[in-house]
Amino acid sequence: MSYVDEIIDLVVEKNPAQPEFHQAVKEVLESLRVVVEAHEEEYRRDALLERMVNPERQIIFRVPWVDDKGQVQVNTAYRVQFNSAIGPYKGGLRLHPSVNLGIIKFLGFEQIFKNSLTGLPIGGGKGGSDFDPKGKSDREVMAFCQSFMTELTKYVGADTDVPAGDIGTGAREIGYMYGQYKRLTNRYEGVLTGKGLSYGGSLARKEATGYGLLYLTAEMLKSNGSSIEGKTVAVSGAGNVAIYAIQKAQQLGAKPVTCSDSTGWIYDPDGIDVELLKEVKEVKRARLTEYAAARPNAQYHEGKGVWSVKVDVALPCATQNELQLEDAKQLVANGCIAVCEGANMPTTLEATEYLQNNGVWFVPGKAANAGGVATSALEMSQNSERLHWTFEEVDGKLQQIMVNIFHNLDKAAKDYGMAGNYVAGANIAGFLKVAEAMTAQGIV
Ligand code: NDP
Ligand code: 2IT
Repeated sequence: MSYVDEIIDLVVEKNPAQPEFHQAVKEVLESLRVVVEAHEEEYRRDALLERMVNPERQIIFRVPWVDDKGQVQVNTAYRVQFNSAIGPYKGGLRLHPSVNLGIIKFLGFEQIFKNSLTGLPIGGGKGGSDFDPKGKSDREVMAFCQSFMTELTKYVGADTDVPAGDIGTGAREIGYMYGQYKRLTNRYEGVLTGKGLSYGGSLARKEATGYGLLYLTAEMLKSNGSSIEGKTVAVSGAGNVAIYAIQKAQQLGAKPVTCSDSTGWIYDPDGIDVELLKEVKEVKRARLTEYAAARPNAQYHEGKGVWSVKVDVALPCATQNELQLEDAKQLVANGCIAVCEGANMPTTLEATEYLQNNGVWFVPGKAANAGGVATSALEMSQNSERLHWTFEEVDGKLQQIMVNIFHNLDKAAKDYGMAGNYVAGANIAGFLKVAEAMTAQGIV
């Protein structure tokens, strides 16, 4: 049996009931076959793949907090410090009721290769909790965040592990966590990114994932003789990534016509009104029905459906496995030419294969959404030198990073005889740097 197949079997056997983690490992390892075969003896001897699929450290802890009625609530929290070969652990914190160890491991595993692709010195990690910030008062969110950080403080630090936002963790949550870290350690340091601008945050970090997604999508289309300008775009989600993807798509001359949340979706044939969307989601924290109520031409539908709209480009920006085989078929039938992932692993393996086999340019999240963590690394640099850069400076670096990521993965795919397979290109380019660093550092 090949080394890759042995490791896939091992991961499935040793990590029962973690289907998302299995999926992420399969996607990466399947496309590394040629690379692994070329180094098989050395990698086997060093158990390189066994080490790569095993987190360096996994922390699981309880988070007790008191709700507004005086009732004690208990959540479970995780921090998976997956790989520190190329830098301190770096990755977001997800707060969503669906969070479990398998979800955090899939996200942490993806983060290793994503962070490598940025070209910046950051290792891979991820964390979170099954706490649901939705419907909680600010005081309840603060109580949770303080209790969560009281424990997490023992394991993180500006040169050790630097968490950030993800689903359910935005500026408010990062602020409460930062305050508690500072209070406990008596240190004012860049232990978290995505901070507010008044206390060490970076300009353009809020916009970075969505903007970066569009910079990469535009470069990919250009390099294939097409253009983002004039394209109709379907976006899913209505959170941090989706909002700034919609905004940048408009700035680049495209027309995003959809967005969604966990209850329903919007089709706005006039193009999404991004200021209204920001008001509904960032300020009021309300449902998309409020968006529809303020836009006479917009339609609101319950449930799923953004992939049924006829568009040129699809940008899934909500959550894992939200774009399935039936959706991929619908997109292809409607003439969609490109799918670029703003979310982490939003496309199932079957849907990815169908899109690729039907001539759709497909860029995986670990490349397409890397602008967020890349700009987090720029926030770390600014914190270390105790300076602030202008919006234009950060945004300019972000653009360059996204353009470089695309060309690196495009080249890796070509070098290994898989031209146009951006999944393979991203995995190979991300993997090679980490593998080299792990080998150089010996058996640790
Ligand atoms: P937010 O919490 O800001 O927004 C998430 C959006 O997706 C919301 O509209 C939410 O709807 C929807 N959503 C979340 N979970 C589900 C679900 N199970 N079913 C349907 N809809 C859902 O998160 P972000 O925008 O930050 O993150 C979106 C994706 O992008 C995630 O996959 C994240 O890992 C990834 N990502 C984020 C980065 C960042 O910098 N923030 C960087 C790179 C990737 P509702 O509000 O109703 O729950
Ligand atoms: O998935 C991701 O890359 C993020 N949620 C951002 C991580 C970060 O450290 O900025």
